[in-house]
Amino acid sequence: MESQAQIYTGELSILCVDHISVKGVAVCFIFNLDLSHLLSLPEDCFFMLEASSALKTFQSPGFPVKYPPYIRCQWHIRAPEASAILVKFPVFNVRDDCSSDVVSIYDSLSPEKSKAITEKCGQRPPSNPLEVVSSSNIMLISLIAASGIQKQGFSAVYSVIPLTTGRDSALGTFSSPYYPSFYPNSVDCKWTIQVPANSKIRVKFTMFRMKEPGVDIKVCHKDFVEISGKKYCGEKPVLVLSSTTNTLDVKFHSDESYTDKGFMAHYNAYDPVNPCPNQFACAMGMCISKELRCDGWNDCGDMSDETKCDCAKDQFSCANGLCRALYSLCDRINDCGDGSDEKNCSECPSPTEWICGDGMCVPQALVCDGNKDCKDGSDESSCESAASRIALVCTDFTFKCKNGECINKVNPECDKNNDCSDASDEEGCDCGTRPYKHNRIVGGENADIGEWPWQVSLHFKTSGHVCGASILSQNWLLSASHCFKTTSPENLIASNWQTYSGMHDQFKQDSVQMRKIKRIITHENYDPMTYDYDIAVLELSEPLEFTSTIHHICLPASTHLFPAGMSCWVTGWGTLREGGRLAQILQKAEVKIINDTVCNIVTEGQVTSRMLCSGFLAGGVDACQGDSGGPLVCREESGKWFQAGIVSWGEGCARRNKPGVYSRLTKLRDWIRQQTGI
Ligand code: 4AZ
Repeated sequence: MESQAQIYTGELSILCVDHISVKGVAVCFIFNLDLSHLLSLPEDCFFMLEASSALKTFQSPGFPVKYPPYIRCQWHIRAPEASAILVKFPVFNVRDDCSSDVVSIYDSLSPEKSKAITEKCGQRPPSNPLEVVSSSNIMLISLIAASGIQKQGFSAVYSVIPLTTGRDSALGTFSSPYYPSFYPNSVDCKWTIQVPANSKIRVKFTMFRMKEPGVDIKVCHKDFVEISGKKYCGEKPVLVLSSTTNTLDVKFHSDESYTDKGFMAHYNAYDPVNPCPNQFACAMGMCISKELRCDGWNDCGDMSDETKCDCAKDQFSCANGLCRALYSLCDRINDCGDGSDEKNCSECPSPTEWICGDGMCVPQALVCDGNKDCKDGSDESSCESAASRIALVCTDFTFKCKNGECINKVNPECDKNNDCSDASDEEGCDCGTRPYKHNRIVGGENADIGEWPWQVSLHFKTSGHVCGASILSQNWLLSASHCFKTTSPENLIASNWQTYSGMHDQFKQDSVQMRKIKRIITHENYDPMTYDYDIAVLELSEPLEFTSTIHHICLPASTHLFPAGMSCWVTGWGTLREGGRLAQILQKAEVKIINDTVCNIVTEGQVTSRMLCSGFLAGGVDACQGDSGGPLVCREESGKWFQAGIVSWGEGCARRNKPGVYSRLTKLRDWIRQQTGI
């Protein structure tokens, strides 16, 4: 924790100025918001509202059922001079395609782009409501629904707030004005932090969002935070900056259009002679555990923990300064990230030979000749026919379409491109999406509501939560065999289980759908000694209804690639530490896919091809007891989430060199199809 490094807290002075002046006298008409007539008359609608210190509300027409198709509505809000308007949207559910359905909010009474505060569509969870502030005493909110697809709409609460004078936060923190509401347009703030001589200042942003269309985040010509002459904008999951002296000026600027959530920052003083007592000091100023230094992962975010490492005897020194295990050399996986571990790998006796994925050598002339000469088909895996991505030969590396064609492309399924001529690679792709919009939360491992809508909690008789599962469809869940095939035959009786979908807090059941299990199917080859084939599918007694917090995950094709080093997420209510107590709130942890050779070595050969390792060799992050059966999911570039594994076993939890072991879904994909038809 950062608190270890906190030696002194500094003094903070703030200056925050709105440089917009408002002219004109507000003439306000207040309409009685009886919207029932609009349901029968879906025409353009227009309202004039007067904001005061009392909280008042308005809603989109038809709320809370749905707005009429093809509508355009405007709400003009005025407030007394020298005040600003705060509008919160406790419910916000507009079709998730801003090009057709959009709520636009302006710092003026006409819809001018140059005065836009923000434009939003989609659905927001109650934990991340939209909140906007005007920079003066007028605001325009417009709803355009041009798709004809009706959604619930929004409810809004508005009131007057004093024009900002900056935010005087608790000692050690400061934020953009009105945080966590969107900051207003046209503000300039300056914070001067001073700490005792000989100390320096570290500022850590736990939230940083200043995204604006058409902005190059290297230039930040619109809204930005400026520290030591450098401007920062966009979205930053981790931002830690340090001063060069004992004073630091932090400036914040928002221009006249588009705003965002802004930032929350924590600052503290540190001793430059020993900036991170008992920890490693990253170049960016962050402190991390010493064990993470030279462990092969970029923990600092700026690679400073992975450079200048003395590679051990059993390690290879990559061209980019990383150390990698010697056994990852020439294994056809780019472990270094710069390819240097896979260069000069002519392991075949003759340079006229080609090395197959499994290490066999075949003559170069056989590569792309239309025949599978390597056992794994790798000699034919990167050959394109002249006109398309359709492969000449189907191999372990090519995706098979329904019509039998094979596609030479990594993970073509559900990537929003029709790769198969019958488009079967884009079928059944309504999976792996999260209806709610989420802000990235830095630190903290509690999941957000609706963040993992495919996660299920399995309760056994009166024991409460026992295992996790994931939603494959309205009728089928996926879990681990070892949750059901235990020493007790009771665990295999479907009626002893209750499933909870849409759950966040084990003690709350709002928006949760409870379903009994009709049938438990465990894998016929499941081995309770080795945990091989640790997979089960559960048929529900009644179908689930998909909602904002209940949705199915995408299953990967058997050829789907989850490369070593990829960041994925494991979720569950398992114990918070080895031997500890179960979590009440759903937990999430980011883990990395581990190279199979490394996985095999650290597990002393206990993994089979139906297993994969994920976690950190340094330890510290892992699944644990009670997470079993739950999903390991990875986000593909298309934005879709695919399940890579099922939490299965591990030696203890989060121990060094003992990563979590998961059932490998690509190897069990066909079995799932056979059992469920999915
Ligand atoms: C378990 O007992 C368990 N560290 C699940 C995952 C892991 C260890 C144990 C992985 O359910």
